[in-house]
Amino acid sequence: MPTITPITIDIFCSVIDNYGDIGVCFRLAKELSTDSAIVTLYVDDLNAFKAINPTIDANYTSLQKYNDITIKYWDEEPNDYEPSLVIIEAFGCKIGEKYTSKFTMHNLWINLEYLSAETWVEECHKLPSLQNNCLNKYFFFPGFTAKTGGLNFEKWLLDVSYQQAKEYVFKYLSLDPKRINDFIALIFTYETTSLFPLIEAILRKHHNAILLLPDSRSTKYLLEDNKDIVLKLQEQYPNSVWHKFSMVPQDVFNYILKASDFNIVRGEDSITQAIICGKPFLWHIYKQEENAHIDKLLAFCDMYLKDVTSNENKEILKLSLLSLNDESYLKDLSNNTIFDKFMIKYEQICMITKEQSTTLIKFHNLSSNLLLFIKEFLKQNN
Ligand code: TRH
Repeated sequence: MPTITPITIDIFCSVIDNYGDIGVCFRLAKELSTDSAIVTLYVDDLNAFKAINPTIDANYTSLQKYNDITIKYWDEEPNDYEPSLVIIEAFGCKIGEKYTSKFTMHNLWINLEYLSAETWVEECHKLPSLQNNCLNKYFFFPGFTAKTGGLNFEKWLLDVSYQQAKEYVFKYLSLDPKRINDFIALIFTYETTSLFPLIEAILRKHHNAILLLPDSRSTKYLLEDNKDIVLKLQEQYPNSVWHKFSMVPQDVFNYILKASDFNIVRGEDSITQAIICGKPFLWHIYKQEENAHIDKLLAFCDMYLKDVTSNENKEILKLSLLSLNDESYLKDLSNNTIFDKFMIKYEQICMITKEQSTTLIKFHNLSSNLLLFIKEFLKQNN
């Protein structure tokens, strides 16, 4: 029997801010490793990594292991770098000549891009770009269609049921098991006044709702910066639970997303998981200069809602997304009850999000699509 040489992959991750950069890279590393690749993850901020993976020793800059993944602190000055077969620069991070000078035409060099539903992504996906060292670097785009790299999710989560996830989360967060059937909303966003009408709409429909609040910017915004408004809401809805908790490991966070009836989340990594979990969600998108994030959000709405037959539901979903991301929408009287409309249509929205998740899973995940691309490259170049 011929022996199959495993594919070796280096992933380079530069943490710009928050946890999304490392969140995406860590998730991809885990899934590639599950799919039998041998992965080394280079990270330039071990503190950010530790927040989502507590097994990391942030002070230890030599090699560490997480299951089969090798983790290295990404030092600007490599002494003994030997590239793996595939090198992935996440989100256009530049690894520098001292690394790239070691590459040959047998290496596959990839720039993993940000997630976007914009239509040009399909055209640019897998395109080569000739670099100064005369080697090609290939663009690889995660995305929402068969002509992109798919979404970055872990297959194991598909086998966890909503009920299993709920039981796990109730135990993990020490929630009252008697309340397991109460409506659960996860709130992990950036700061915005739109959160208040949104939370009110949830509580108006579900007086007993459990709000899960991970230690994060939105939780500080709610429970510290605006504690008076929150106190009033708590008095008005005394059976609601506002459960603050310290950040949990990424795998546990997956369970929380799966167990929630409504995921109100922010960056690329959390929204991807929320979409795959198939329950209603809202996306508080990461702000970019010149409102580029709103174009991205509109492109997402066009793609995500294109097959929704009810114009009313389409409009409610789109306006809710826009209103969470731009408070000025709520000043318009015709929009100021938009989150109530969302909650009224919740069951129908559930059917839409479930259907979309089933469709998107069929395009396979980022790891599987990357491995196919790597195998095509190997056939042609080695
Ligand atoms: O942290 P973010 O706001 O990241 C953002 C975006 O990714 C944005 O696109 C990027 O440009 C910017 O960072 C630099 O949100 P995101 O993407 O949802 O990442 C959060 C990660 O943190 C995700 O992997 C889940 C993880 N997480 C945990 O593991 N445990 C927790 O308790 C929480 C709250 C999050």
